[in-house]
Formats: sequence, C-alpha cells, structure tokens
Amino acid sequence: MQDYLTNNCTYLLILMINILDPNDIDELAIFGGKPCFVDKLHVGRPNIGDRAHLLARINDILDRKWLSNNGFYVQEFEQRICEKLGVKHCIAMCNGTVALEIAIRATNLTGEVIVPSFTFIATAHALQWQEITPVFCDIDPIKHTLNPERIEAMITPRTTGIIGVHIWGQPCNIEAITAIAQQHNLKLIFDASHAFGSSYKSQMIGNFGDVEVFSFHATKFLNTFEGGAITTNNDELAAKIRLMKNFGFAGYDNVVYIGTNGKMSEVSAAMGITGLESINDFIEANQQNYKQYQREFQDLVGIRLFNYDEIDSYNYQYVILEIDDTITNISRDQIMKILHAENVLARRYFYPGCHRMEPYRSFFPHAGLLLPETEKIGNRVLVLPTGTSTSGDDIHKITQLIRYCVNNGLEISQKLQPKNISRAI
Ligand code: T4K
Repeated sequence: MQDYLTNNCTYLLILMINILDPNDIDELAIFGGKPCFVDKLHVGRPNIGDRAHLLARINDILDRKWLSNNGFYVQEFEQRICEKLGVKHCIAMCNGTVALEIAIRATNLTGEVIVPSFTFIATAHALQWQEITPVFCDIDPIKHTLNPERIEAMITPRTTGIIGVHIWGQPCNIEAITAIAQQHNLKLIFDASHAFGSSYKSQMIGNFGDVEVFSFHATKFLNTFEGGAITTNNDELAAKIRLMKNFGFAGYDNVVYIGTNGKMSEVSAAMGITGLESINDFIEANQQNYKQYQREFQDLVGIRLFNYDEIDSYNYQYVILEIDDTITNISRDQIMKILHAENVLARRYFYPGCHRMEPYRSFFPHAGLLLPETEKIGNRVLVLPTGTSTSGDDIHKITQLIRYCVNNGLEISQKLQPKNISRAI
C-alpha cells in the first residue's frame, strides 16, 4: 500500500511538473488532493547512533547504580568532547539554555548584552531571566550571523558583553567580533548550539570567546536527548562553572557560589558518547542531503539555498531556503502551508525574531527599525528536513513540490486567497 501511494505520488508529481497546467493545482493536498507523503517529514529528526552500544551503556549504568552527579559516563563524555574539539575544558549540562544562563553568570555579565535577534528565543531569555537586557543587533544578510559593522553602534556605558550565535552551525565572523570585544573590554560568549563539529579557520568551534555554549537537544547534530555543555580554555572560569552547575558545592558541606542544578545525567552522557562514535556518518548523511538540495535547486529563480562555503568544516544539520516572493510570486508562508498539507513539516526558524516576541516586543516596540536584515531574512527563511532520517527520494519530492509552487506561483497564490480556499473546500 505504502509503495502504491509512493509511486502514485511520484507519478502525480512528474505529471504536475511536466505539464504545468494550472488546473493540476487541484492535485495539491492543500486544495483537496492526496498528500505527497503518507508519514510526516520533520525538521529536527534526531540523529541516533548505534542502538546496541547505547543499550549496553544504559545497562551498565543501571548495574553501576550511579545515575547522575558527575558519574563515569559524564566524565567520559566531557573527556571525549575535549579531545574532539581540542579544548581544555568541557562541562556537560542538562540543556543548552541552562548552560547559557550559567555562562552568563560565570562571566559576570550585567546591564546590557549585545545579541542577534535572529536566533532561538533561548539566547535572549537566558539574559532576561537574569534581568540583563538583550540589545538586539542586526545580522549579515548572507551569513545570517551578527554583523560586526553594526555592533559598535549598539554599545552603551551599560554594555558588558556580546553573545554571538553560530547560526546553522556556521561560525560568526569570530575574528572581527573578538577584536571589538577586546577593544571595548567586553566579555564574549558564543552560543554554539548549532555548531558542534564545525570549525573556524581550521580550529574547532568550542575554543573561542571566553566560553562557548553547546546544545545537545534531541534536534541537534549531536544529541544527548536533552543536554548542553560549556567549553573553555580558561582554567579559572571552568572551575567556577563546574561549581555553579552543582549548586555551588565545593565538597560535601561547603557552598562557595550561588549555583543551580545544571547537571547532565548518565543516560544522557551515554547517548552523547554513542552519538560521538557515529558523527562522521551523521556529517556524511547531512552533507549528501545538502548537496542534493543544492543540485536540485540550482536553477530555480527566487530561491536561495543557504551556502556553506568550502573554507571551513560544518555539520550541515540545517538546510535553509530563502524565498524572495518579489520573484517567486508566492510567499514563504504560502509555500510552507502547501508543504505542511503534503506532510512536509518545514519550519520558519527564527521567525519573527526575538524582538517581535514577548517580553521584548513590549520593551522595545520599535526595535525592528534597527534590524532591517533580521526582518527581511526572518520573513524569507524556510528550514527543510534533512538528517539521517531523510532519503534522497524524499528530497527529490520536496524539491519538485517547491519547484512546482514557484513555477505556478501566481496561480497558486491567487487560489490560496481566503475566499478561494473556502470555495475549494
Ligand atoms: N540557542 C540556540 C541558537 C538554539 O537553537 C537553542 C535550541 C538553544 C540556544 C537552547 O538549547 P536547549 O535548551 O534547547 O538545549 C527546537 C528545539 O527544542 C531547540 O532545542 C532548538 N534550539 C530549536 C532550534 O528547535 P522547537 O520549538 O522547534 O521544537 P519542536 O518541539 O517543535 O521540535 C522541532 C522538530 O523536531 C519537530 O518537527 C519534531 C522534531 N522532533 C523533536 C523532538 C524533541 C523529533 O523528531 N524528535 C524529538 O525528539 O525547538
């Protein structure tokens, strides 16, 4: 049955793309046709390593009766990350958000901190949670990371630091941002949640700024179910962070800092170690998918696939489209709705930008005026499925669907006008 539907769907797609008759638009699931995919295709499907190795480790954890609090597997995980990244210290945590909060405390940030608005809300919330004001700075329209040329204008006497985000696993302009931080005596944190396994000028991400923060959430390139880590080459900061993630305990009955519970569990560490054994396979799968998307989109006007250049290495965990509706005649949101109806759950990361979410939009209702590139990119980006669960055949169908939408942009967007949809239904 599955084969029948898949073949049928491929046939319909070929028909749709070759004939390009606006009447075939009715075959789209959004207008009542059969969805192209029987099962939902997600962005952020977890990369899972060798199941037998993981289960053996979990059994061992149960035998050892040591489930958390800096256990054997957490120590091994931290050690392996240090080796992989060539960094002195890795402190594993329960998630990336708490890791960010601890990094912010440990580096003594206060007052105002400069961050991109084009990021997951956790980057801004980790500051605001500690009553530090995130000051949103615009991004480079090509790389989607903090634009160093915009940073200095955002610095005030209250500014104590900068948090750069290596969005999509692609490093910020680290050299330029580091120079600005040094010149103005600001602390520098990189939110490297997307960037495990990526490098900058031949050095692994994890070695830059005062500290770097990773997320190992289920959707990330390397996952520990939930998890995160701080890496640093600064001994003093590392020691402080280790205490802070364990309530500030320095020995059984001695608390020396205000701390929290940021500990990673043993089961999470076991998942992380198991994933680390397979990261070359994960990268290969992601890179192959990315190259296929690149080939299949190369001649499609109005669609830009986010480009990972060949200078550094990346994990290719995200496949990002920018849709310019002045050319395609169909908007990003309309294409997304069509894909969702076909069971392709593409995502609008990071729309509408932190500055348009609460509490920031109430605090700074006009912030958008200083963030033109953030607003533009936020309205154009669509993230597509990739990872070890996405096949070449899936990618072919997704790209053909998008090609069909763009080639018939005007007709489809007219038909998507609210009155036409209700008539179709
Ligand atoms: N900084 C940055 C730049 C970040 O991107 C993030 C997290 C953080 C900081 C904070 O790190 P953590 O505290 O999360 O460690 C997801 C993730 O939950 C979030 O971790 C991630 N960024 C963000 C980019 O994506 P949502 O709201 O999109 O999650 P959700 O539940 O919609 O899941 C996304 C997709 O993944 C769904 O289509 C389903 C799929 N999925 C999800 C899970 C959890 C699965 O297939 N299996 C799963 O187990 O935020």
